[in-house]
Amino acid sequence: MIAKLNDTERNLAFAELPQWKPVDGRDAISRSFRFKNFVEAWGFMSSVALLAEAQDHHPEWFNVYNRVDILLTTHDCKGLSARDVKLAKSIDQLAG
Ligand code: H2B
Repeated sequence: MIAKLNDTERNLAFAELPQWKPVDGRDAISRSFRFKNFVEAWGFMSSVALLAEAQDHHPEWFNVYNRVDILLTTHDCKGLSARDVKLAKSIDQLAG
């Protein structure tokens, strides 16, 4: 069973992921992305989908036109875990 991050791990995670913000009312992080148009947003989502499958860790997300909002949390431990940090870092690398 995956564990929630402890305080030290959280501080490190937020330092390493400056573009991800804590979510109000949930133990989760989120980041919003903008693209030139819908096709670019969808292409990004396809790449994230492949990452998610490879890591067996899946985002909660929302798309409208060129905007993609991603929320990461771990359902198995009902909070933030190392899996969220790993996926967030991979997504950051994709997004540049
Ligand atoms: N994604 C997320 N975000 N949280 C999980 O707890 C989770 C997941 N669990 N993807 C995985 C799949 C689990 O259900 C499978 C069986 O490994």
